[in-house]
Order: sequence, then structure tokens, then C-alpha cells
Amino acid sequence: CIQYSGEGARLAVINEGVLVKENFVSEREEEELVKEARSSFRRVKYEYDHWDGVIKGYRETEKSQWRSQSNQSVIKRLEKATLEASGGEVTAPAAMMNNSPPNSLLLSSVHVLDLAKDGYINPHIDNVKFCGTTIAGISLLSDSVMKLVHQERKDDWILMLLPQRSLYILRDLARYEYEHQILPDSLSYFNNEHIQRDNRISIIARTKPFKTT
Ligand code: AKG
Repeated sequence: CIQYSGEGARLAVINEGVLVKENFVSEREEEELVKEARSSFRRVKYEYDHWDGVIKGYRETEKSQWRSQSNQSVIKRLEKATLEASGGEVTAPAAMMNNSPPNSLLLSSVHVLDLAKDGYINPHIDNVKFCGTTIAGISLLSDSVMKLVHQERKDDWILMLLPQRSLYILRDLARYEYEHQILPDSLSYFNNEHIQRDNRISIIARTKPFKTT
């Protein structure tokens, strides 16, 4: 699920700075997640207005509580995968000694992002004030292609095919030095094959930013 060009990209891939795990959720789990995510968006329209916005054709919410047991267990799995990728399990015992649970290394809500069929995400790097070393997302309803391009070396890039129901992880240099984007349908190609983009819902967990003071 990964193609790349450039030495930086090669290192990011072999150091697992980018990862895709297929079939992270089952079809039943996907259905449940979509049902609950959509219920939070009732009557919310897709945004196209911000001419300078990073995302076009979307609606979004932050969610800290899930009603269904199935969804609660998927979100736990997502959070565990995020922590593990960040190396968080190594520091968890220390966090517990301060009476805070290990998942305090994660932001307390997940980000739910619903992209319309013609929606897309322009290249950006997540703000270091709001997000730490690791970003992990589940892709629902549609396959898509995520492209990472090094912020200075434009010939240093990574393409990630994100199949429907997969999990992706971006961390460390891949997260800090590469701009990531979700390609619009017209540019959605992987291995010269068109990857059709449909309405896509993603559920994204992030580690907390480091304190800078
Ligand atoms: C972001 O929230 O920074 C994204 O780029 C989201 C990517 C996704 O929808 O999986």
C-alpha cells in the first residue's frame, strides 16, 4: 500500500513513520461507526466556503463518547494502536505512577471527518501546538490515496493507498516534515490505477503535543 521516491521517504518507510494496516475494522464495525458518526452530523452541511481552507467539502466533529459497545471497542483499538506507534506504551508505567492513565498521552477526543465525494484535503502539516508525534486514522466508506511531500524537497514523496476499513499511521519525521493530503478523485491514482474516491469518513486519533513551556 506504499510507494515512495527519495532517501528521506525511504527512511520514513523503513522506520515505520508511515504504515497502513488493511482490514483494521470489519464490515459490521464499519456500519456501526458510520451510523453513529452520521448521527452527529444530522443537519450539518458540507463546508466548501473557506477559499483558503485546507479541507474542501467536509463536515467534522470531535467525539469523546461513543454510544455503541462495538464503536467503543474499535476506538479503544485505535487508541491502543496510536499509543503503540508513538512508543507510548514504554512511558505508560511512568504516567500511571502519577495517577494518570496511560491514555492521557492521547488527545481525549477523536476527530471525525466526513469528506463529500468531491471533497479533498490540501497539503498541510498538523499544527504542533495541537498534535504530538503520532496521527492514526481509520478510513471508512471509500478507498483513498494519501500523498506526503517533503516540505522542502518536492521530489521526496510517499503515496499511501488507504483501502476502505484500513488504519494508517503517520509519525515522527513523516508527520513533522512532510505535508500530507487526501487527493481529490481526479488525482486519485496509485500504481497508475485510478482509485475511485467516494464519500469518506475518517476517525483520527492523535497524541498530545509536547508542552513547550
Ligand atoms: C488531518 O486531520 O490532518 C488530516 O489530514 C485527515 C486525514 C484523514 O482524513 O484521514
